[in-house]
Parts: sequence; C-alpha cells; structure tokens
Amino acid sequence: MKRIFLGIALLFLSPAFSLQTIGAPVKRPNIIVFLVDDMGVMDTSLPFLTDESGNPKRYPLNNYYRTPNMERLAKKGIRFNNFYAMSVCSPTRISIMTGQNAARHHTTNWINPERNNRGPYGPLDWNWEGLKSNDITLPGLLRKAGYQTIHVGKGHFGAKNFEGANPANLGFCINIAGASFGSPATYYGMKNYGNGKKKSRHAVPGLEKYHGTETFLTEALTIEANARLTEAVNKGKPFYLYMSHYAVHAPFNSDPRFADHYKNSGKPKKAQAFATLIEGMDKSLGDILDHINKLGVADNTIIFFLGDNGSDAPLGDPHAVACAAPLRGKKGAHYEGGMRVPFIAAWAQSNAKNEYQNRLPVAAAALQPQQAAVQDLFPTILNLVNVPIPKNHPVDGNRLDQLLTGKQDSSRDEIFLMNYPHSPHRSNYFTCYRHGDWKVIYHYFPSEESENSHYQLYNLAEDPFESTNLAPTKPRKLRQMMKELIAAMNAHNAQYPVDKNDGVTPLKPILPGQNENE
Ligand SMILES: [Ca+2]
Repeated sequence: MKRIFLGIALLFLSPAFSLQTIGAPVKRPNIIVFLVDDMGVMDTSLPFLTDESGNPKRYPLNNYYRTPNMERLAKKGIRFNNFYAMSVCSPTRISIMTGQNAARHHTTNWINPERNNRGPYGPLDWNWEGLKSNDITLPGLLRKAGYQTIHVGKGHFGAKNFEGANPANLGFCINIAGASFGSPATYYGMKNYGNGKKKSRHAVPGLEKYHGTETFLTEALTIEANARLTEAVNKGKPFYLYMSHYAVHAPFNSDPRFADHYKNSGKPKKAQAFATLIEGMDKSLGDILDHINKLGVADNTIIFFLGDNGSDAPLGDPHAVACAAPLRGKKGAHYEGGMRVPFIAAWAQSNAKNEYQNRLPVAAAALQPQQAAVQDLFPTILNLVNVPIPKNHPVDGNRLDQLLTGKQDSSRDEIFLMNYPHSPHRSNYFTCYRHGDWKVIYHYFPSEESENSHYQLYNLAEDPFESTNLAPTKPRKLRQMMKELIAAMNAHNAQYPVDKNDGVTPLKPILPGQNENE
C-alpha cells in the first residue's frame, strides 16, 4: 500500500501533471521549430526593422515579398529585430540542436557532404563530420522525455557516410527527407526531386509518392509534416516538429503557383523565382497553423519561426546594400545582412488558462529589439518542458523567457560572437563580435574586402547599415572590442585559421596598438 502511494505521489511530481489538475493529465506543450533555409530578415512582407521610435518600418523589399502567414503569426506573438544566426547553414543548425555557439561546437562552416571543406587555411580539426549519435541534442532530450520528435526537410547536420547524415541518428523518431546535403537537386516533383536514372548527389530522399506529380517540394514536406502531427496527436504524444524547409535555398526554381505575383515586378527572373520560394514557404506556415487548429492542439503548441543565416536573395553585390537592403551584405558575408534573420515566437492560439502559456507567456503583436541568437532556443525549450540540461553539456544560449514577454532583460549580455575561420565564401577568415551598439570584425588575412586592414568597427546604433568604418578613428574603442573578442574566443574554446607559412600554427587575432591621442 505504501509503495502504491509513493508511486502515485511520484506521478504527480512528474512534469505531465500539476496540482491544479489532479486526476487529469495536462498534456505537455507541442513545439514547432519552423526553420527557413537562407531566409534573411528582409525577405518578407512583415517589417522587422524599426524607425527611430522603435516602430516597425517598411522598406521596399517588404513591399516586394508576400508572407501573409508570417504576418498572421506575428499578430499572435512577438518578433525580434536583432536576432542572429551564423552566416551559413550547418553552424546554425547544430547550434539549434546543441544550444552552443558554433565557435564552441566547431562546425564553423557549411558541411560539404563529400569532403572536408575547411579551405586552404581553415582549422585542421574543425568538425566537418558533424553531429554524432552520442552528442546531446534537443530532439534527443525531448525524445527521452516522451516526445514524438519529427524531422521534416533539410538536415545538413553531418557529412555523407557519417552518423549525422541521418537525422534519425540524432534524436529524431522520424526523418522525412533529411540528408547530409543542404541544397536540393530540384524542387520539382515532375523531376522526382533529383531521383531517377541519373540520380543527383542532392536528390531529396523519401518522397517517392510525389514523384512524377506537380507537387512542389515545399508542399510535399508540408503535407508530410501535417500527417505526422496527426499521428502524434492520435497517439496522445506531445510532439517536437523540426520543420526545416529546403526553401528558400538555391536552386531558384520558380514555384508556378505564385509566379504571376512577381512577373510585373521588374526584378530579374531569378529574384522572382526566389520570391515564389518565399511565398511557398509562407503558405506552408499557414497550412501547418490551420492543421494544428483542426487537430484542436493550437493553444498547447508554441511555434518558433526563424531563418538559418542571412538572405541569399539574388539581388546584387554580396557586400553592398542590395539583397537585404537597407542592411549591408548577404549570406556568408561579415556584414549584418549575412547573419540577421527573422524570428517570431507565438503560441498558436492564446489561452490564459493553459498552464504552459502561463509558464512561458508570449506577448501578442509585439516587437523585441534586444539581441538574441539561435543557440537561445535550446535552453528556452528545455526549460518550458521541464527537461534538465545534462551537467556535462556546456550551453552558450540563454533563456528567452523574459524577452518573449516583450520586456527588456537586463541580465543578458547583449553580445554576439560569430566565428568563420574558413574560405571560400562571400567573406573569408573572419570573426565578428557585437557588444551592445558596437560591432568589430577581425579579418585574419587583410584584403581589399577588409579595406586592407585586420579591423572594421561599426556603431550599429548610429550606423545600422555599416557605411562608416570607425576602426581608423576610434582606436581606443577598437582595442577594447578586440580585447573582448579575444576573450570570447578563448571562453568558447574557439578555433582559428592556420598560419600561411607553416599551415599548422593557429593564427590568433592581433590586438591593435592603443593610440593615446584619441
Ligand atoms: Ca542556410
């Protein structure tokens, strides 16, 4: 009898139960991470940037793209306008999985499935193989806690022939269409997504039932995701859906469902196709929102919408104010356009009585200007569902709880570190470090791109579009920022490019001399 009583007591202490609802289990919340590949903060009709009073400000690109479902989601929740991702794919994806900055997890470049692409002077032992089955991952921890963990779309967590190539090795119960590569062979069902007699290396797996049909890849993934959500709900299991669209990554295949919307835009054909990929992704978001409504689980489902690196819109020079205008630069570049991404968090339907909504309240129709980054999802989600982070697993992310309410969080450091010790990309061998309004970029090998200096320094409050390099005129500030950058790299156990002379010695950043006459 005693033992039975103890069993019941323990049952009520478990996260699935609460004292208010003894007798009826409160279902743990469902979680959707809706990740869009290569979508920057400007690739949407929803304005993220703000004017001087902090209100959303529309720029011409906001009038070009059509994302009504992002607008719909933003009304239910909060969007962030200083949200950071790494500058390319795999580093961000592994940060979401681990809660670690790429400087720490050492997958600092996109993973080439076929070979180690560290670049001629990249770190010798960077993690190009990717995540392993014994690594701590967000879906792995959620699965252990009873979640149905569902991977749909792009993986890109590990190279071919390594464990990370298959998301099912990394904590996902189900893997739909995820593999080692990042770029799909084609979005067209009529081309079997690259499968067939001459199978492309980037043929999207697992969608055979759509081969030979007009189903666009984004649509096929959405139908599959919704079917898996139905299954999870029918089983009575909470779900974690990692909805990871291949869109809007190249190839820029025009989605015929939306092409007419852009044909008179005056934009180049490729940019029109890019806009159709954006709109197709947005339809997917709407379809999933509709589906969870239909399943009756909307008020117990939280959605985190984000991009994995800055914009890749084919709209001009990668270092200019063009693709992500008014921000400078694009995917891969060391400017803000390379790493600022859209971020929206929302409960799919508000319900003041829902225990988990009270545990993690999210402001409606709000905008959060404080900095945050992709590694913050890991601790936020795990805390929401009462799953402890293993003690031996270092986490760089910080919980977003306070920011999600719309308030400022003075306990956060307002710091973002981004390490890219590789080439070739749109910017090569650099580390960025932002602290508050200031941003320093360290270039390991000065070039024309870096204005022939190791250093670029910007004040993002006064110059959000990075037009005036203050490194030559603010030496004291530059030195302070470089000291912090070096300390942050050490604290993350970060990796460096190697010396060109011996090809081995890590090339640590040089602290600039201080000019006392500043
Ligand atoms: Ca990407």
